[in-house]
Amino acid sequence: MSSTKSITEKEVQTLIQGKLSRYFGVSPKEASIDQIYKAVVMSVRDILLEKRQQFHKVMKSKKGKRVYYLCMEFLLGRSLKNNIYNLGLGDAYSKALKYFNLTLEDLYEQEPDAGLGNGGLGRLAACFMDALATGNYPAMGYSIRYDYGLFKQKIVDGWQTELPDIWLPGGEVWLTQRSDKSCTVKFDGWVKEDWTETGLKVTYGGYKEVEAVAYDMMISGKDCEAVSVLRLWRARNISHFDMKLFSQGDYLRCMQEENEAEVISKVLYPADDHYEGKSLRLKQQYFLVSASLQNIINDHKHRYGPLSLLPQQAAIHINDTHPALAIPELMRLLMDENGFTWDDAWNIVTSTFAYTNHTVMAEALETWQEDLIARRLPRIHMILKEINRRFCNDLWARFPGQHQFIDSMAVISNGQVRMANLSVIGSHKVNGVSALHSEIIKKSIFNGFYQIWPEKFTNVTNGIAHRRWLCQSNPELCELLNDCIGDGYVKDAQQLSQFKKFEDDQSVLKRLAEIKHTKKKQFADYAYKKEGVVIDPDSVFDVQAKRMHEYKRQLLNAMNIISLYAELLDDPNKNIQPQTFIFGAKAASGYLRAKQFIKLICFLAEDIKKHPKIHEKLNVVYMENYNVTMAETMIPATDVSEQISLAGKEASGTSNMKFMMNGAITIGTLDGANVEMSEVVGQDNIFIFGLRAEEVEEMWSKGYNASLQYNQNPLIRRVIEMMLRGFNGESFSEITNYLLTGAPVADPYMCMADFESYHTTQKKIKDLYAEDKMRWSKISLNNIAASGIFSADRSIKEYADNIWHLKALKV
Ligand code: 26Q
Repeated sequence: MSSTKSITEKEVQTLIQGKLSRYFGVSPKEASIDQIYKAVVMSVRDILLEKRQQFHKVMKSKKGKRVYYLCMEFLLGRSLKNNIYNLGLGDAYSKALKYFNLTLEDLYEQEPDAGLGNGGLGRLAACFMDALATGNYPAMGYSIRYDYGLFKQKIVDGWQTELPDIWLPGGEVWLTQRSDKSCTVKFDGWVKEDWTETGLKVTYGGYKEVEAVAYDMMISGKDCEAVSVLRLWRARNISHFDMKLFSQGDYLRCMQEENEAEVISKVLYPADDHYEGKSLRLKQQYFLVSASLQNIINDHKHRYGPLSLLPQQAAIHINDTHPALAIPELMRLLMDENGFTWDDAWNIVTSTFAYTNHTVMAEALETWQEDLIARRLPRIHMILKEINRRFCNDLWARFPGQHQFIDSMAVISNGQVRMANLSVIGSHKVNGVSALHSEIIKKSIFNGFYQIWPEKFTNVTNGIAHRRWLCQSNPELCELLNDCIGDGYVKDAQQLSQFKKFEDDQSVLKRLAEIKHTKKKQFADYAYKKEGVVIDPDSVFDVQAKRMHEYKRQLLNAMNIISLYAELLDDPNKNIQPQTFIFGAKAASGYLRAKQFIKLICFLAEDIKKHPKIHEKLNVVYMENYNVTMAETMIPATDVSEQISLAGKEASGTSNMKFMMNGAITIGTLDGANVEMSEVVGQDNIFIFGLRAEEVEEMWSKGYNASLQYNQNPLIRRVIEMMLRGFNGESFSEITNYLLTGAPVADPYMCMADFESYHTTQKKIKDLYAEDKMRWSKISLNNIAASGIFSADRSIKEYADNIWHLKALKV
């Protein structure tokens, strides 16, 4: 394909004008900014569609293997800037827009975030689409076109409330409806089995049908041939006109439709912390996998013919257990609709699927009530029972008498269907998302499976789309990088390591500090405009931005702030480094404990403001409605990155990588990918504190005694006392109870056990900032230089080489 870079300003202008007149019937002079935004998006979409078609032709002729990435969430954020950057069209569009008296920035601001995800898992899927395209891998993502993405967070008197996220009016313009790809998904009904001379015949009847309508979104890579496609399914009622009613003249009754199907794609479930067995969620999951697999199978048949070739031509990835029903669904499609025997079908299934695990926390592991599955998905239920029966039989033969061991690996036990076990059994590879996490899953939840199939387990450490998180969100830093090491890192992030050569170059370090200051000013302006909060860009920016969760320990951060507050209350003239603690986090809507933590932080912030002298040195800011777009201005402005989860709980973390790449210095536990970060950057360039995963385990097994921590540490006592006395007129006794006497255990995420270590390390990092700016910048530079390994390009290459056996398509 000819490079899109050759598209000129004039061509762009004509494209936009054409869209304005065709779709809105207005001239450039009459057009509103919203219309111009949409016309611009349509023009970019055309360029992408054209590019995709070219790539498609090559794929078809080369018959290359493809990867299909199934995920209930894709947290895309905005797309316009990403596509224009990746296509190299910034100049042409900027110039063309002058004619409309607008800048690209004006238009970027028009776009709503596509918030079709909760947090890390959904954002990872989005980063992977970018890396897949850039690596020239033939890839397709599948998800649901939710009418409402993750809720909008509004904080009223410290309490989080949720508002619907209405993204389609500004976001739909990216989607291309593919009526030719529609299919139907069946729920409920009954199944009958009959033995005939050709074998078992299964009849499925009495079902309700839902139409799945495809919407495609193109995602460009950087300077490459490929375009990734994200196919989103929307549920639509199937209207069966009752012609009898019509002919009887009952026109209105004939037009009435049952509306229940469309609720399936209405809203994203906002929980990422615990699993809830809701019938609608089950329907969403099956809707996604059934539509996607029908689509994959149809395309495969159309292109290659026999389904026996599926494993050679397709790698299907299940991202966490949420799409795990893909396993019995592919069995169903192969057997019931394509005449395969069980054994042949099972071979195809297990050589096609791979599965990524993203959590070891028991409460997040998905299990479904067997009777719910039996009712909603009767044929799938049968297949699940058969998968389980055969698997348990094999285990009985290998491990006679070992009831407990076998039961721990069963798919169905005690009336529950365990999706993680199903995913392991139905996949040829299972991976964790950081080195530590991949070790932990082998020792804990999947230990039995690891004993029988050690070769199945592997690791792929997460990565981030560094072109979005560095190049687009921090052009100032990229200018410095370009001056020092050239721009090779844009396509090959490992080249960032060359930046290390400049660690003692005073002028580079000075420029680095200036850039950070610029980004801090930009964020302070943004925060002022958005929320009216005043932030001093000369204070150190200490940021914790991620979902609000007990295990991520925003509470530990708050406890340290309270202890600083105490120090300043005792001596308001104390000379300390001025600090701004910034939080951004949504809590799952039903997660009351997390909502209490938000309230604590907000009330603490208000309380501090009552002491102007203290407030000058200690500022706490809770940013409302943290999302991808906010992250893009917040992360480059950060000095200190908080990665303080209880060791063993955070599977990887990905914001840790984004902060690092933007030169923030991490204060963190040895958890998730922090472990690898500390290895690549070196102990001197990261502030590690707290218990290690094995120490946490040991402490638990001996019985963790929270009140001992309290009794032994006067600082903790002071913090607890202050919470009890309250902030801004409100006591936080529920939280002090949680820490001291909570049921079933007090302080379940060991904030108190790690407090002392965190507090001293906090002091160290802030002293360094106050006392030695040059050393600070040097450490910052070292973090940037070591961060290249955390590019999603590297992760995707590992998936392609080791799991999917997928080759990049070279043109
Ligand atoms: C499950 C059932 C019903 C409703 C919702 C869910 C659900 C939805 C989302 C459960 C979990 C999630 C999201 C999990 C998640 O984001 N995990 C994070 O994944 C990142 C990418 O691998 C890691 O970096 C984080 O450590 C991990 O917490």
